Amino acid sequence: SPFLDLAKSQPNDRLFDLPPLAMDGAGLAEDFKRYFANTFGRDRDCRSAYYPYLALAIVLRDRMMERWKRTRQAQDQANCKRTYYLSLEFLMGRALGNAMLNLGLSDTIEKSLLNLGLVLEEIGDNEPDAGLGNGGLGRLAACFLDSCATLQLPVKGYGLRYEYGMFRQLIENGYQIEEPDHWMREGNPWELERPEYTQRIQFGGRTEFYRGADGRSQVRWVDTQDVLAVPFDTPIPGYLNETVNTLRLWKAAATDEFDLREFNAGSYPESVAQKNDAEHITMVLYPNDANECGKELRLRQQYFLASASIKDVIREWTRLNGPDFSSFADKNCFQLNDTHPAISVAELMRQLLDEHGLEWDRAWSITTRTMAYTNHTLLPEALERWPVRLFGHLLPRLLEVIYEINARFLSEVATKWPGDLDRQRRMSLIEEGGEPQVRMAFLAIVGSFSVNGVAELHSRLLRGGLFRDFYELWPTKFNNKTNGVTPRRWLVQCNPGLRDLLNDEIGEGWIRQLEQLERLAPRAENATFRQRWRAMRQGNKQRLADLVKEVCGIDFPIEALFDVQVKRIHEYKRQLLNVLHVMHLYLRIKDGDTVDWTPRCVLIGGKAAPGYTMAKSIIKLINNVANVVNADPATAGRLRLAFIPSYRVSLMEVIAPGTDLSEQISTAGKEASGTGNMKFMMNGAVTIGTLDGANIEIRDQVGDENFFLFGLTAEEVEGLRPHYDPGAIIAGDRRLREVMHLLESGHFNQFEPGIFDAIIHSIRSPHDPWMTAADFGSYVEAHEQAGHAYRDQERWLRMSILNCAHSGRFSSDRTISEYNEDIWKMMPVAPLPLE
Ligand code: B1H
Repeated sequence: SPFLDLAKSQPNDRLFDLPPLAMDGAGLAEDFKRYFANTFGRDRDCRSAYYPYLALAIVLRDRMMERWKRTRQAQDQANCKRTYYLSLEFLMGRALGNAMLNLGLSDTIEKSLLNLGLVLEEIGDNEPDAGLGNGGLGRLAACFLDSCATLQLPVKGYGLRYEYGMFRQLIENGYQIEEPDHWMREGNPWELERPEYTQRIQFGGRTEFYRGADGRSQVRWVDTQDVLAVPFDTPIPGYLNETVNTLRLWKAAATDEFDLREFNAGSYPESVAQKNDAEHITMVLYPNDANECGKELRLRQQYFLASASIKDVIREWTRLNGPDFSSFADKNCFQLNDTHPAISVAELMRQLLDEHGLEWDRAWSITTRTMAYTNHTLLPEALERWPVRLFGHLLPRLLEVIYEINARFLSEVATKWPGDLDRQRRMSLIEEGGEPQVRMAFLAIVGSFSVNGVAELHSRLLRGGLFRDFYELWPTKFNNKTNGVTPRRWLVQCNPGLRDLLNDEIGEGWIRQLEQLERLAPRAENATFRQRWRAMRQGNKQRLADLVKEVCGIDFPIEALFDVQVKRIHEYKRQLLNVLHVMHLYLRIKDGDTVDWTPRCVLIGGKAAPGYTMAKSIIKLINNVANVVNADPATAGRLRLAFIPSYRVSLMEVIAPGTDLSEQISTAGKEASGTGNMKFMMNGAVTIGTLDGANIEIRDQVGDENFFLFGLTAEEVEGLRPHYDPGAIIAGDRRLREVMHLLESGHFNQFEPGIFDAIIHSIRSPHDPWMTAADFGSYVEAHEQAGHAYRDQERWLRMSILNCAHSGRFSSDRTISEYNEDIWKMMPVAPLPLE
């Protein structure tokens, strides 16, 4: 019986025999009305626009349920290999539009709602973004899930169900204010709680030896404080293919054990209140993009995810295979999304050793054939290290396992390089020093069979720099997987004008095989086609202009060049360089240097980590410059600057289609890949960028005549570092000198003296790691070329078309196919279709 605890009932097949749900307009509308009226009890007096959204979400979720079950069954029956994508972040954004698209219901639903007097777009706007990620790394995980389902690969995402996602950003007096994002306040219709798969996770305590049944010495982890991990599943539909994969997010819950001492002392409420501590583990996402925080709660989160997910996989394994682990590594793969879940290496060892009685060598062989690690950054400030002391206190058994892994690993190093003690010190999983630390990246490399970077340059820099010693030891472990983005959300869904145009011109095959966009390239020479392209783009620019008007109160005339930089605020991404350029344009206007002027609207958006003072100052500077520029009558019709608050997935869906010029201006060698760059390109924006991350590959695809390149290369940046002299650069460049003079004169902070001193100092410092002054001149010149190109509208249209046409490589379907061919090696599994 499927119901384990029923005695008298004998559920039979009729219980599960359901007629298929209607997929036509009338049937969908009927269900919608029933949920609205009967399930949620709303009528024409309904005061909240949220309920039509909720009813529609349930209509769609219903239609995924049977397909979800069939996908699971097909994967079970195929007894196929599976991959688990372990990530502390899944930046899913909104689910409604994606579900409608992938189920093939968008048009039908739009029409039948209209028939009820409802506008789909407006209803969809009531869905809060699922902001369970910081930026690129979290959004990449979401794009990957879409591609895995579309390619019918048996991949399950494992993450944390944060009550509070990425904070909401308000701008007050130009400053960033953070507000908590209680995104599930009104419920989350997409998730399904599965308490029957709850796991128990251990923290604290101590270890002890005991003699096992076979006389072997075993380890027990005892006196622990346990926390329950309760899974919530979200369906991940593939594109028009009947597959529905799973994203499983864990919520922390207290056990039912009370602190008995307090309980017996009569402090019942106090004893129950203690339970809260446990539940804090999944309360909030850490908002530190590419910045390590080192907080104990973060380590708890990481272990909680690793332990619960691995237990879940092993429970399923033993259910189907019993205690035999001999083919475990052939059937399972864990892909680690950066080092955040890297403790999984030690946790899989612990579970195999202590909970399933395997011997070390067998457990290690399984682990190192099962784990694969993706690195997403070279920035030293993002490399995770945990103090040994904290580790030993919170996870004593895991620290023992790591010590043992390290001892065996270092003896391998010593065998290969006898006597090279410095190399042993460099490669040790434990960094010695005042406060010894566990190096999580090294743990991930040693425990994995595959280590990859996320763009060609990034992977090369990993091999030659950060992980060089490891590359010399295991050259074949290292590989590249250039990032990609899902064309379903980032083109079909967010850009209906372009989607229709493409479907008309080249059919619909491009949605699954984005390389087919190449067929567009010859049409760049067709004047009639260019005019259709132009009309489509004007519509998108109007949509973006309406958004900017609504949230910033600033007019963006659509004839102007829309110049956009949206991403997390970080010094290496150089939003500062962008505002310096705006100041330069402003000075030119004030100087009357405006012959052949290209009108520009500059849009900047992004969140700063709450503790990142410099990033917050940059936001303030952008807003202050915007106030001065926009208020000056001389700039009318020539220049506008806006900062858009709370940049997030749902805003990008409007921003990318309306952008002409995509700013990808990081210091070369610092942006591992970038993925916003790909979304812009796909939607027909032209890039102004450095030779960094995936920009290099974008330029290779589109050709250098369709890309505005500037700045030092990664090699030049490192070569210049020892003699970098921004003082001399500023003195030698009139444009930069005047910009610095304007900034230093306090023109942008008349009533707030000194607030930009740190920024000024950073530009002038010979130790400025981001070398902003070094690239200023070539940046301004690249912008002049872009402005010039834009004035020739036919030329710009050609460039825009070609950018879209050559963006096929940046589909995450291509990325995932490569992960599968080189790392996961799975077969696709198709579920039985419904009738
Ligand atoms: C990326 C991060 C990241 N790299 C630490 N590293 C975090 C590091 O909360 N934390 O502690 C969160 C995020 N994120 C980004 O990954 C890169 O900067 C991008 O260049 C890249 O495109 C993206 C996806 O690979």
